Amino acid sequence: GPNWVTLNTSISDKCYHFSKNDKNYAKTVQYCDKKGGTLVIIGSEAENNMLWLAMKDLRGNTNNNRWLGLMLEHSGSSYTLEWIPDPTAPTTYTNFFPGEPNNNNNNEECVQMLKADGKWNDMPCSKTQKCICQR
Ligand code: GN1
Ligand code: CA
Repeated sequence: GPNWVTLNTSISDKCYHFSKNDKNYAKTVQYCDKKGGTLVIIGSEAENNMLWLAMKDLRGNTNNNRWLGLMLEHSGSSYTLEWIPDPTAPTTYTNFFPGEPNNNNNNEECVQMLKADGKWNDMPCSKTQKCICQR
């Protein structure tokens, strides 16, 4: 549909959708599913940069922090990562902001991309914000 875009196909052939409404993480998962996709999986710095530049350039939209398809399981000071649309997807590439993920208030298991610089931050899954879907 018209809401899905390909970006630089030399980086990825996937189509992406940048949502317009703020939703918590569970509702966001349902939203991407209903659109025929999933939350986005980011596999490389090139893909991350492409998405960050795209979300800054959206016409008629202010720039926003956006949910990614990445969740954390914290265990003390360590954590494991999972791309929830595909738990077999590699989690070798990450782009967390320095000091993140910090599991603030012991309650941050969902990951957002920051509008300011494309870096990632763990956030409470109950927070509402926009997202990036893929298909
Ligand atoms: C935010 O606003 P503060 O400091 O409580 C953010 C955290 C970040 C932190 C970085 C709910 O927490 O995920 O790690 O900024 N949490 C929320 O300074 O916004
Ligand atoms: Ca955090």
